[in-house]
Amino acid sequence: MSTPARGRILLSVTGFNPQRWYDLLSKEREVVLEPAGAEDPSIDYAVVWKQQPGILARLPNLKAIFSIGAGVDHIFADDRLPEVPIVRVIASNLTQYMCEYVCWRVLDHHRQGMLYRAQQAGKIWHEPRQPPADEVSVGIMGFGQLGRSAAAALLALGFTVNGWSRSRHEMEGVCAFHGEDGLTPFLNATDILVVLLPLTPATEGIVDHSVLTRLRQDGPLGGPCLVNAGRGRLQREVDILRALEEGILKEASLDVFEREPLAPESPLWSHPRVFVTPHAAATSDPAHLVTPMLAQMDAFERGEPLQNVVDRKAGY
Ligand code: NDP
Ligand code: OXD
Repeated sequence: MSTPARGRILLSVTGFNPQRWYDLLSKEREVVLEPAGAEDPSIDYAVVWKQQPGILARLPNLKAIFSIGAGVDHIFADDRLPEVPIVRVIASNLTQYMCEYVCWRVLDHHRQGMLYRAQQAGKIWHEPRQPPADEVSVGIMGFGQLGRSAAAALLALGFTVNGWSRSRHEMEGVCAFHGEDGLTPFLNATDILVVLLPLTPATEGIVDHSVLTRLRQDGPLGGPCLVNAGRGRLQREVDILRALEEGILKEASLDVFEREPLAPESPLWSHPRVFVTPHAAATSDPAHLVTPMLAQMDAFERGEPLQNVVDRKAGY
């Protein structure tokens, strides 16, 4: 009896060179690199990052879409998506990168890195009061795979940790809030706001002046700080700049921006209390992500259900 042919993959990527993904996926399956593959009936799977709008709807036998990232807003930006499952990345390697980024930025705000870098530039020998970590409350907005892992790492460092999500979650040692009603008490109890939300119609622009105003203003750091590693369009950059000028916000670490790459003329680049990274908090590394992706395709072809499937209605 002959073995059934293994489904072919369309690889559609915008914004970076997909060669490493192509090489690793091709070790086990036939891969077609977009723009080739349009309307190809032999393609079963699409592996995508910001695919060309409409391209997936034209594949007549597409069975599933695999996101190259944990976030899937880049897929939903296409308003002609076919009704097939969308699988997102949940991987220990990516989670580890995000935990490192969150701990790095939280510790830098907590240990007054921006002040010390300014003092070093001015050759100033001055030791300000350093509050202990347990006096500082880190609020994680988006208490999912990445948010909960970051919470565990921050608890291990001794911080007080709060979480905010859409539905109710319990986690030992964390004060958990959820929904609209939980937002103000969550913000009021937060000194360092870490944003790890997905971008959906419900979350777009959520980090605005009103949210920043509700952060704890009399905390031990002398003002609240913001860390956004979720998505740029969660934040209103004019509101962040205004809050910094008004003293409502002390400092910000931003990995993501309303428009990427961040425009050279953006005042965020040179603001003395803003730390910019180029959407680099947790890069999707094909060396770690291709093997589980291919394993999912194999399992699917054996009749097993796909894992980490996105809830299309919720948008994440
Ligand atoms: P998850 O889906 O596991 O978690 C998302 C969390 O956000 C959940 O707790 C969810 O609530 C909550 N949430 C969603 N919508 C709302 C809402 N309207 N109100 C309140 N809470 C809400 O995602 P991950 O943790 O895996 O990833 C989070 C995001 O991080 C990704 O979507 C992506 O945008 C970003 N990311 C950024 C990277 C970078 O390099 N900068 C790298 C990887 C990811 P509930 O638990 O109730 O569902
Ligand atoms: C992701 C990202 O969503 O890298 O994984 O932004």
